[in-house]
Amino acid sequence: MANSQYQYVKNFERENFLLPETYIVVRVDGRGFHRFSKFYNFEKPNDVRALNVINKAAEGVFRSVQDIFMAYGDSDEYSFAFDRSSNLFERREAKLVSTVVSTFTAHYISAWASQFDEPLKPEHLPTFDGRAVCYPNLKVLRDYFAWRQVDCHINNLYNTTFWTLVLKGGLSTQEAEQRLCGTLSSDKNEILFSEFGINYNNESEMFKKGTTIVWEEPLVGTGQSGEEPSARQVQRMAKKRSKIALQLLHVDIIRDQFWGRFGPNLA
Ligand code: DGT
Ligand code: MG
Ligand code: MG
Ligand code: MG
Ligand code: MG
Repeated sequence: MANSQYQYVKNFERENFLLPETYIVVRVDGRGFHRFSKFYNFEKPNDVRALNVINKAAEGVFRSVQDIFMAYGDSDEYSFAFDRSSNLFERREAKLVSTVVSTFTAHYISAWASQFDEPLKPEHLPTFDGRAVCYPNLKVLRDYFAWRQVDCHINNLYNTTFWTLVLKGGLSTQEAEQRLCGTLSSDKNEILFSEFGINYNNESEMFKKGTTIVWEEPLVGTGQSGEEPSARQVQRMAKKRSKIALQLLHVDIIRDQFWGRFGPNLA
């Protein structure tokens, strides 16, 4: 940047450098997707097309933003966890969050037509908010993802029962809401089973557990150098990554098994 009499305005800029040696998680969430999903007639309670679109958007982020080792998403949200040692953008919060959000949004829009016949309308475009949080150790990181997966489960059981009562049981949305007020998980399972012959366990794993994305094989040599990679390095890395497959899993990420296989390398 050339020096000039205006250079001093740079001093007004502030950076938040995220704590070193912590797990950075960036979560994106659709803005006003209650309305957005109504406008594009998403199927209730789960629209496979819409989930395919966010999954593709997350894959896009995974492939073009370095140092991400896992992602988890459901509904209109996705969380991306970075290697603990990542020094991407010198861990500058604004750079990290804005890059993830805009990359996610770009891929969401790009993937839309592969799933929906109705094109996106300029007055109803998908937009996302984002935030970054640092988790100091693996236990808290695991609890973070457990929190999101439990949220997915609770919402999905509620929504599945709610929309079954409305669409199959003929209740109004208000009546269904009243019916479910104060019910426990076991009550919802019982309503589905005894009144509609639906065994919740047999529902789609993607709906019940959300989607977890991991690399087929871990990448070495990223995020360790302490410097922002050069354009050439980024290009080389992108090429390397384009050859490595991503796995989309619909599994329990609360228990140990997942972390034993796919958790970060703690060495
Ligand atoms: P926000 O995040 O504060 O801007 O507001 P919303 O409206 O995005 O609320 P949020 O993120 O808490 O909830 C996600 C909304 O998206 C919720 O109203 C249900 C809707 N949604 C997400 N996925 C599906 C789907 O597959 N089918 C249907 N029908 N709705 C969905
Ligand atoms: Mg620039
Ligand atoms: Mg929200
Ligand atoms: Mg939202
Ligand atoms: Mg949401």
